[in-house]
Amino acid sequence: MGVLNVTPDSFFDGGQSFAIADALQNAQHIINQGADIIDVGGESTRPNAMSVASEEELKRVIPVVKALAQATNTPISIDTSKPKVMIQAVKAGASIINDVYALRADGALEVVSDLEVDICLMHMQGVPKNMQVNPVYDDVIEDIKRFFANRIESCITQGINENRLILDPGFGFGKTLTHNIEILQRFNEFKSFGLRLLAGLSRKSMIGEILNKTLDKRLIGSVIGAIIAINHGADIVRVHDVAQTRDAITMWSRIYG
Ligand code: PT1
Repeated sequence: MGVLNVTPDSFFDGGQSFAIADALQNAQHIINQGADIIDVGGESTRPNAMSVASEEELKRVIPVVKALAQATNTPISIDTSKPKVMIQAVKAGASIINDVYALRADGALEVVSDLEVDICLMHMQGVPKNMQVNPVYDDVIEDIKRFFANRIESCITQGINENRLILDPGFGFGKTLTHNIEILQRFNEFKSFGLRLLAGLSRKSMIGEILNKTLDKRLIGSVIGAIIAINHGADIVRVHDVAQTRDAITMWSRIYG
């Protein structure tokens, strides 16, 4: 899964049509590098990020999803927690909803039960504004598994077929480095649900902390992290460096796949 950010920095001078052309070009690059899924996001969920209003997020992502759906057959995932954005994005051609709030927003479960798309349920402790302020768990794996069990049950109650669900323990979302490492070490324990697993650790601060390196120097750490996740049962990896990750996966598959 290649990351396509549609945030304001891609909205300079040229205005809307320039921003769409720019996003399409970036998406084409991601596809050419070998991505199987394009993840379109209009709201940052990094630590300390500010939330974005529905109207603004719709303005950012819907034209891009529409244009992308017309230009390519590569499945489009929409990285959003807002029911309004989910509906419009699926109408525009998205086939996966990637929700870092795991459908806990008001109305999200109801909206998704009417849509025939896959859904990624991610675990997060707290909210992006404060999630890195002293995260605490009894047992990080057991706590996340309990969260997954509850969310799966809510989905089933709402009439969502379990096979549509993808689980993601949410690296960096309300977790210390020690928590993130334990999640990666014990990643295959989430296999117990019998659902697909997604791992997103590309360029995150857990890699920065281990290597003591800034964002632009986390490529090798990110690729290694993706491969460890895959080796421990991840079915999908969400990454920025598609070409390099693709090569690593091709190597891994030839040996273990
Ligand atoms: C993720 C993810 C995501 N991550 C899914 N969607 C982000 N399903 C956005 C840091 O510690 O892991 N899974 N959508 C990006 N969020 C972060 C969080 C970025 C933490 C950076 C950090 O540096």
